[in-house]
Amino acid sequence: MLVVRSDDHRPHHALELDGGHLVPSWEGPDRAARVEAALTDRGYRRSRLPSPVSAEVLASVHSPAYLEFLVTCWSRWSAEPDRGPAAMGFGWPARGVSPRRPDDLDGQLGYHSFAADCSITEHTWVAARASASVAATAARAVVDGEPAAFGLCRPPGHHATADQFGGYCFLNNAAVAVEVLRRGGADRVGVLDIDYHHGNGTQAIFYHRADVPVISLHAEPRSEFPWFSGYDDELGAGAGEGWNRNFPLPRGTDAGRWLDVLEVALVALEGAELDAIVISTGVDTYEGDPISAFRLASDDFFRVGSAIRRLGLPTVFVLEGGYATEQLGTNVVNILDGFGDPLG
Ligand code: Q9C
Ligand code: ZN
Repeated sequence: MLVVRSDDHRPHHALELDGGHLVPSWEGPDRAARVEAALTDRGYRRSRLPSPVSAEVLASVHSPAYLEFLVTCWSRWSAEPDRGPAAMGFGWPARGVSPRRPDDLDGQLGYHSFAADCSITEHTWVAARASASVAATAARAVVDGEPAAFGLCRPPGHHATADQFGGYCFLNNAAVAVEVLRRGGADRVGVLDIDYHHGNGTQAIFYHRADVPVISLHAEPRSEFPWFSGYDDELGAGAGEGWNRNFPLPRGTDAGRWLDVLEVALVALEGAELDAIVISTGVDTYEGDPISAFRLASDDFFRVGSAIRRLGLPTVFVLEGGYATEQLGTNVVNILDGFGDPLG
């Protein structure tokens, strides 16, 4: 399988507010290094660097104001005296208001984020843009005839909405891949999100659209991040009504149950007459994940890949979460190996 990767993520290691401590994020550069090492070990020899994602594709996923904010945030932040090591919000729009975008940087940090587990530092924009470029290039390769491609995206993307960062995500890489596939001629592109956390950003971006069915398996939001999105009665709206499906599962869910629910999700996708699919490939469902509570073992990820393969669709995998760093590469590559690839 073709792999798309970049080194431009490396200097990006944001700080996160975790249990009242401002600490280096669980989402660090070592994650991508582990996946690269596992890909090399396991014989994945075809890899390429990304071409820059086009402004048109980025603008089809994110608002102009948000993109401008991401590009300029760090220089604005660091130009002010007494600023700390990470730009992050501390005030968010309250219930019952219709939020306006303030002019003030702290206000904009609140407006353009939904969680303080995530911050912007000097290298965030370059890394986020490279990650979106990786997704776009993987999708482009599939448009050009690769049966499948893996975008080794870092930072991840599925929590990022059209105009908010959070959950370690800044640009929605899965949505970028969808848009590249659609521009390349795939009329109906599905998203299957198997990360432990609900992909609130991807859901929100496609919530009103019938041409991009989104299905997600994740920890039930009543007990897990992102808490306010991912319930099973969120079914899409307007033209998109019926094209969003959530499968929330309790903490402690084991592989048997999780794989049964994956089958239900795959049946729904089979009925959606898709031309291509994007897999939001989080492996924080792993039993050893330090911030998650599902119980898939490393070997179970082979079955995840082979189940997805049965859809028989052109497939773009984009990396999302997974924080058991030592096993991260094994778990991701087990999915890719389970999927297999006729072109090697
Ligand atoms: N105390 C992804 O997997 N923050 N994002 C957890 C831990 C939320 C995860 C804080 C986790 C976001 C892409
Ligand atoms: Zn996750």
